[in-house]
Amino acid sequence: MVPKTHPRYKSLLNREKVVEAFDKGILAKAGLTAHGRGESFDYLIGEKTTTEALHSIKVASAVLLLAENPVISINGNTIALSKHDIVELSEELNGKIEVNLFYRTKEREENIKKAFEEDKEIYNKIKNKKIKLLGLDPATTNKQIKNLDSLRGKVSEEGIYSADVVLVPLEDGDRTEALVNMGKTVICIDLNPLSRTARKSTITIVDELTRCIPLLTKYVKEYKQKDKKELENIVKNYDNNQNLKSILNYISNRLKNMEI
Ligand code: PTJ
Repeated sequence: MVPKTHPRYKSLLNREKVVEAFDKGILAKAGLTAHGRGESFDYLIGEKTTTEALHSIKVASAVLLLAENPVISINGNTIALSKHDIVELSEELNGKIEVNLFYRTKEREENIKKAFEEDKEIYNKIKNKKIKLLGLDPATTNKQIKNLDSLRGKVSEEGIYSADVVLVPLEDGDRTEALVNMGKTVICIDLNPLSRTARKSTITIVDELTRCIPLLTKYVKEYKQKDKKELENIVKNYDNNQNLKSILNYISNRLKNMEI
């Protein structure tokens, strides 16, 4: 148990959540190393949401509201860290969440299903059709993303396959590229601005997942007051490459000017 007074409380709490999800068979072994990589990039950006990330979050919120069929894709790490926040965000959209795993096994699928259904609040939302948890039923997870050989290619017709916008927290570059090639808008959340995912996505949010999802929900709620034209104006001049370059500049200046 991490004491709340610990100066690195939030970071250690996230680490505990990740380890706990691994013990429960929800998180892949490689999810532990992915988390560590994320932690080191978070150090580089100063463990806070940068101006650049906030800009991407605002654009992503507008894009999600403009979408006809947005889907939030989740994997082991996302479930470990942000299950409730993801549910809250999806409720502000069309409620569609799809489990999409790189290391897909029957056992993990069952453990993930259990994690959602054992949570009374979430279970009621699934029962009352406020949210839809896709990607776990083999009968409906029967579509294949073109040119993607990994198990991430298995998707549902109602979800990722027919989505126009897919939010993909902690992703691998192959699928991002395949989804973009299918004509979809891909929003990724990735602390590593150099990753293939970050460079291939339509909108990259270089921020930590547990900081980012509540901000996305906040702006989605706020932007619901805006009309279509206003939302399109927010999206209009966004340049993902430029945003990534600014983040790299930010990191490099931050390190150059850092007092030790
Ligand atoms: O659950 P599965 O089977 O789908 O597997 C998931 C993992 C994460 C193992 C798989 O997608 C994978 O191997 O991903 P990568 O290629 O390691 O990429 C993960 C990226 O997420 C890295 O660039 C990390 O920097 C970043 N990352 C890690 N933790 C966080 C993060 N980004 C935002 N917030 C985090 N908390």
